[in-house]
Amino acid sequence: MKLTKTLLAAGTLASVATLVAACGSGQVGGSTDNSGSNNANSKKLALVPGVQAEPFYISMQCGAQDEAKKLGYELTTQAPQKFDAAMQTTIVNAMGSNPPAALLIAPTDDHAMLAPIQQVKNRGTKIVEVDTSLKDKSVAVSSISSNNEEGGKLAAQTLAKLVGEKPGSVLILDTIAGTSTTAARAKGFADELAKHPNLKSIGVQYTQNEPDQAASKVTAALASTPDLIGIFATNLNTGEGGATGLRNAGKIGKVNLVGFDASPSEVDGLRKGEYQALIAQDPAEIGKQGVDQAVAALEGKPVQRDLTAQLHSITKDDLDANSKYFYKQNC
Ligand code: T6T
Repeated sequence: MKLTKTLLAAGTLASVATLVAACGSGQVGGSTDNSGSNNANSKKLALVPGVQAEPFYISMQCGAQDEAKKLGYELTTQAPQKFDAAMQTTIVNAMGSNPPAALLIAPTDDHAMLAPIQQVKNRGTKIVEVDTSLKDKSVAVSSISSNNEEGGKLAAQTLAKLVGEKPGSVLILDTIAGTSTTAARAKGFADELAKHPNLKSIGVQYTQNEPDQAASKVTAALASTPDLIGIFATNLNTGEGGATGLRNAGKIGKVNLVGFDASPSEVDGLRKGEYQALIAQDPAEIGKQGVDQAVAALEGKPVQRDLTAQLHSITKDDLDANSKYFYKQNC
């Protein structure tokens, strides 16, 4: 499997991959060797995902671990209990004066995580962003993610196809303001939805990435908007909560739910008709490429500044044919 510029059913995406030469600078773990090759941590990589025990990040970790092993590096993973910038900062700060040679991180906030990550970088660690990213593009040597805006666009096209000419209102469930990925998905979705006059957006609701909050937002939207015809859930937690909200109101199948990601619970929901479509990412590939780019940076090889992973639109009809995109609960 490789990273490409393709998004199934949405046509070809522009590649944002730019080749730049890696420059080994700074120190890692107190070494005086600028390349990091002569010090105790020079083969150590750390992965800090957005949140622990979540199939998207578990799959990413599996891909990263396998690749690190193959390349002769040691990868350790530490994830915050919640998708929360303060909790993630504690983990990053704990690297202190003994940081890894490279840090692969999914910043939980595109502003708040800048200072802690910059501090690790200042000690000579190479920074690679996996999935989410900082607004400041100068910190990471490489960023690997899905083309999230295109994913949102694909979700809107999928919903428009599902409802046909029927008019109705549409709700967008986002996670937490400052999450680069889901914000891009919501934007891509809203921009594309505006091209369909029969569909009216009732806006974005934030859920703090908590399924319970997503369920409550759906309950409220159903009460205030009788013509609700569709929901776009920008990630697996909003999707799982969205499905709960619809189930509680007896609206499964009556309101179309298009989700992002392919967690076991979402796949099960698609099979049962709770979701009408899922946009699956390839987190294992994001993790693998994160390691490849980190190692390239450490070894003075060319590094790709931006890489885009494939997305796959899955419906009930092609569910089993797409099982290779389902996320894992363990490696
Ligand atoms: O959708 C993924 C990830 O891409 C996003 O940045 C945060 O949410 C997930 O981890 C799924 O819960």
